[in-house]
Amino acid sequence: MTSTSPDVDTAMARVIADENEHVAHNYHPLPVVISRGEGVWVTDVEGRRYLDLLSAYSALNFGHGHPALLAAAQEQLNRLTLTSRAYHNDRLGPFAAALAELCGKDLVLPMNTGAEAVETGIKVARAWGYRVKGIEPDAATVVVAHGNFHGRTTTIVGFSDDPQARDGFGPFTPGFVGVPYGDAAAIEAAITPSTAAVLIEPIQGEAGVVLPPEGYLRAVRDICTKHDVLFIADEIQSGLGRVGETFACDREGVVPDVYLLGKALGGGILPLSAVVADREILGVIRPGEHGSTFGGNPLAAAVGLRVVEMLQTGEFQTRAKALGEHLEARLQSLVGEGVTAVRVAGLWAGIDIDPAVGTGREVAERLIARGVLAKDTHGQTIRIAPPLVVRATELDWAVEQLRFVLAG
Ligand code: IF1
Repeated sequence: MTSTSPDVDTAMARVIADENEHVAHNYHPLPVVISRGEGVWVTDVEGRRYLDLLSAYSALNFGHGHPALLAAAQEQLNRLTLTSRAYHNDRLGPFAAALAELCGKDLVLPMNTGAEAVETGIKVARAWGYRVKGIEPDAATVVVAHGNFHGRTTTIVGFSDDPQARDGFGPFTPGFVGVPYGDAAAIEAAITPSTAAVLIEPIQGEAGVVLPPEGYLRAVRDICTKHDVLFIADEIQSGLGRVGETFACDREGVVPDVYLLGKALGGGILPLSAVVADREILGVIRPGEHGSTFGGNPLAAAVGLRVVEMLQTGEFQTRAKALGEHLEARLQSLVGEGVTAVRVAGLWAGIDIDPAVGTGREVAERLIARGVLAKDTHGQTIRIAPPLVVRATELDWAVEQLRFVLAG
């Protein structure tokens, strides 16, 4: 392994130096420069290969360059890419119909990024609160969970409790109430006649793949129904096959009122997000009240339709479930060997590193030298979310690299 120091004159160091010269420092990337990707493997500018255990935070559920997704994109690229919603296009309807069916809902509101889907969900909840539930004007509240991550707009970071995400970016949008994650009674206690919605991640990603206690999602569902409050599930990271089901809510047989989707919906090719709900809820939005230049564009819709078709077979969900059990068994064998705890849901895992071994960042850097890409979060946790096309033998190999690094 050559040095990863930017002052060494390698192709990689030059690319990093150039990037640092002109890209705002809103990230501190791990020192690897990727130039190609195929399936679960990526190649850097110097020809080294890495197993991609992060898959762009679950945006690459089908791996890099899945042939069916590339074909859908290429076919559409040659036909039509963008119309704006000033006109109809012939791809949006089929995509929306397929996605609505996958979700068991009536309507889809297409956007681009996850944060936009969250913002849209909040607007829809407020509009529903005023127009359907009868909440007093400008009084609507949304209950959120401590430790949440829903994106980085000013409204969203305003209800984050991560100082890095929020401090220095106020003033913030009012109308949000935070309660501990995993505590359904706290949600019920926070609900008032002005509450329009409860917005939660069914599994908290950024927090370190935090699984709520068994029964939490069912309890949230019951509480929302009882108090006429919308249950909005942010499935942007947890959804679309990642956890061994189509949605993380399926793990408890729960159907939220509103699904927020993103990341993998764009097939790892382009940004595509959506809010999906029944007509009584999403139907409250009227022409001119919400939208986006790129939302629902035919290129994204063509890719999104193919993504939904791939999920309709259930094949990826089944893979994620079986391989997730395999992965969990392997990761559990590291507990006490440099790992203090693991949390696994399908092919998604948070691995807490023993501080005696190093920080999460240090472990991620050492993994790069062993040909494995993973990402730290909150100091001591390594987060992995491999493409769902990964093979069991590849997972085994990756876990052995982690074992080696931990033994360091
Ligand atoms: C970054 C985290 C992952 C999300 C959920 C909405 C969004 C996200 C549950 C917003 C985005 C991303 C954003 C990315 C890092 C990443 C992340 F660590 F920050 F939390 F995946 F674990 N809801 N999560 O996880 O979606 O607007 O980005 O499309 O660097 O900010 P977006």
